[in-house]
Amino acid sequence: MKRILVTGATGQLGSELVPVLRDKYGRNNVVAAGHSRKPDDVFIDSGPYEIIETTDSEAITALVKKYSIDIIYHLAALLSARAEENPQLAWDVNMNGLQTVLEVARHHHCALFFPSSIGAFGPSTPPDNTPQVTIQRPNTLYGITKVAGELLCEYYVKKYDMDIRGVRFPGLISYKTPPGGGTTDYAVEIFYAAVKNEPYRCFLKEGTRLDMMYMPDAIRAVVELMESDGRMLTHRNAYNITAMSFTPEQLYATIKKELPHFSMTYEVDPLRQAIADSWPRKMNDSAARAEWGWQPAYDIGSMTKDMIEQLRKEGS
Ligand code: AKB
Repeated sequence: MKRILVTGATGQLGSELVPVLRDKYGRNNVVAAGHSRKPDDVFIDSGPYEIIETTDSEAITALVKKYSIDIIYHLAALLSARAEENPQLAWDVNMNGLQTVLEVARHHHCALFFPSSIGAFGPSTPPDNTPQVTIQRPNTLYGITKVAGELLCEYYVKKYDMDIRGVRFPGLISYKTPPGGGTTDYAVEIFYAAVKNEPYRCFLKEGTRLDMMYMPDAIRAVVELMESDGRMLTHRNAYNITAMSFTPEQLYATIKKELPHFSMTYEVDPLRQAIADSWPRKMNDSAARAEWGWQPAYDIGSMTKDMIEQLRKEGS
């Protein structure tokens, strides 16, 4: 059985990926590693948890040796809005962290998963039906680290014959761990307000269309890509994937069908609006569909119903 290390394990994606990987590959074969957010009991109870800085090469090397790691899911990163507030820290975590992990993976013959993002595109990218291979000149620090990360991963694949795979995630919507510091976070916050019967002030303006995905689809995408036959993968570490594309008012209208008393107004945050305006409205994910069978299961309607049901169950 392969042994796995997940960095950024307590983040929005990691906290849902780790339990799925543990169910699939055995709880002691999946090491969760994080640093800033306190792990909830699920990590402590269900398998190994380690505290690390992803820029600390010695610590990561020690972990990889201690657990005989074969695959690293490198999720630790600052999201877009937080990265704009602290570009130096974002460069260190997103870029130096990735380079450190790549070097450890190279020396210890590990495969790697690296999540890129719609943030890897910029204002000169075609915003509709955004091709798999296109102009990538992002104007955010987050986006710069994502493009550089994609290219660095590709370099390691070619130069060192490593197995590195990844996707460009759209905004991720989930009910277990809230995201922190992202531009697409409104699409999560809105549900918490709606279920609590509180009005919501949206920080992106009407008409801001962005790609989105429900977390169960995102987790399945990661697992399916990592399990797919490597010989079928041409684009390898940066597949466009999407499930739905909507504006704040479309999400609001969909939630209102379930919760007619819910109300939303707008209070635009110029920083996050500028970031959103530089991102694509809808990516073309045909390469992922053709090369490893990517297929989303949730659309805006089914995601909305499930989010509300799950948050109600959790009593949020
Ligand atoms: C963010 O908003 O920063 C992230 C992303 C789209 O990469 N959710």
